[in-house]
Amino acid sequence: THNLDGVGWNPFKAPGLDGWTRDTWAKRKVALISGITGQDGSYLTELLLDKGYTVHGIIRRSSSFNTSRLHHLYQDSHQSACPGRMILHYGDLTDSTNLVYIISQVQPSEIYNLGAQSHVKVSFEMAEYTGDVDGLGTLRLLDAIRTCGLEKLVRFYQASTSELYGKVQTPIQNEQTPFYPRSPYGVAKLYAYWMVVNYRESYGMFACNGILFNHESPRRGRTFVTRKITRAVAEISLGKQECMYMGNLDAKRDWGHGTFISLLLYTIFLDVSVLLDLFVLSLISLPLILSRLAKFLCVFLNSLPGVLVKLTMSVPLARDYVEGMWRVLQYRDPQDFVLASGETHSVREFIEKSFAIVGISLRWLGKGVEEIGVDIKSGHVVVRVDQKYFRPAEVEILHGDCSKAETILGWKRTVTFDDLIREMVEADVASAKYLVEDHN
Ligand code: NDP
Ligand code: GDR
Repeated sequence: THNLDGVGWNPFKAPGLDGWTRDTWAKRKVALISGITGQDGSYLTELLLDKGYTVHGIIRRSSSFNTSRLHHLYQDSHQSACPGRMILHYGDLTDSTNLVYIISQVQPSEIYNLGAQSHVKVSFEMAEYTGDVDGLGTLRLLDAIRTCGLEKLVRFYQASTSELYGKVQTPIQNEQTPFYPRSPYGVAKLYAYWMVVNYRESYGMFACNGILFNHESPRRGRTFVTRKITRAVAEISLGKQECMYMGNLDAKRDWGHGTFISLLLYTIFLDVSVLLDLFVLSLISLPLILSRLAKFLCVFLNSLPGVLVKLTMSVPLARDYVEGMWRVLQYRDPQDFVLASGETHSVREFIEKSFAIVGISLRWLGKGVEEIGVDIKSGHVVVRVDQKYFRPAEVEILHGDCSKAETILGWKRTVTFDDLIREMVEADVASAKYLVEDHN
């Protein structure tokens, strides 16, 4: 029985929470992701499902389909005998009541706040909305955790960003570098960053900032520069588009990518561990080894199409960074970490390398907004600059130093800049070809 006048009584707190510690609570493996429909949300969901989590995601109501990145993970409870471990809830970071309700229902052990109006250029046009979602939205989630009495149990990840550094103060940026955001997006994320630090210090919450530098993949939104380039290159190479129109070609970014290599190593490791297992068994009994061998062959043959699809369809791209997010929350105490590739490249370089993959070499002519990129072989202009894609204030260069994450979390990105570009161009060429054939 509760004393309604009692100090400290929390009507939203689920009964029976008192016996739990943060470590026992973590073993339940229940994750809640805001922004689950985005690039990172979809990769994180795959990763957590693989690790045995039940994954709850917050999706926005939309008049058009916004769950395409999750399609392959969705299991319709009417069609499937076993209930899916990915569960979607309608919600929005602007709606506090809804966030409290979802958290009280889900009782998550980990929350990943990836939801955001994440486009820097758009944030200049929708500054107030961006502040509401990216800044106050983070505060609403943190407060919802407290409202539900989970502040001593939940682990909270905040998608902070290299945009916090903005007008950079040092050639290479790490956790100690001062912030100087250059857009309403960056300023909103700065507010969120400090709220996370403040709630960690004020209420002892396990709340962490992952300061992630740009990371890309074929699932990247189509208006971000890398995907805009790789899609245009694909269309131009197939004769479906003549020219791409770009903004600041000299901006430099620290672009990271996924874990193709580690998936390969993981697969090899599995095979080696099965062979070792068989060797040990062979020392004990022949019938046992024969039955194990038969079972291994069945499992291997059954899983082969899946493994091949995974390897050739590049399913695990951008997982480097979501693996990093997960590692941030598994560390023994809450801290902030930079995740970056440690390299910096210009937009111009990204364009040149993307064209090179489809066999087009570029020559640059002119200067400033008059600059053009010409296909050396055909003489066609394939790149033009358009003032409309410039930002009122630009982040000229970003170059991350993730040595803290490397040392403490053992995290490192694995895929090179060139492999990232190849992967994205090839995926866009394949899908552009598919659409051509479809129309025919
Ligand atoms: P995306 O733009 O691909 O995804 C953003 C997600 O947020 C989508 O699921 C979107 O839903 C959701 N969202 C937008 N507004 C709201 C709202 N009002 N309430 C709830 N959800 C909302 O971003 P990324 O996956 O690339 O990035 C994930 C997070 O990491 C973002 O917070 C971004 O700012 C941050 N970040 C990203 C980096 C990168 O290089 N990708 C680097 C550093 C930080 P819907 O699908 O309905 O639009
Ligand atoms: P960014 O990514 O602003 O770094 O934010 P974006 O790909 O939009 O821009 C990168 C750089 O390219 C220049 N640029 C163009 N950008 C776009 N979108 N379109 C163009 O035509 C174009 N031409 C040149 C930009 O001026 C900029 O300098 C991303 C987002 O994912 C954020 O959410 C995240 O926090 C940061 O990365 C880290």
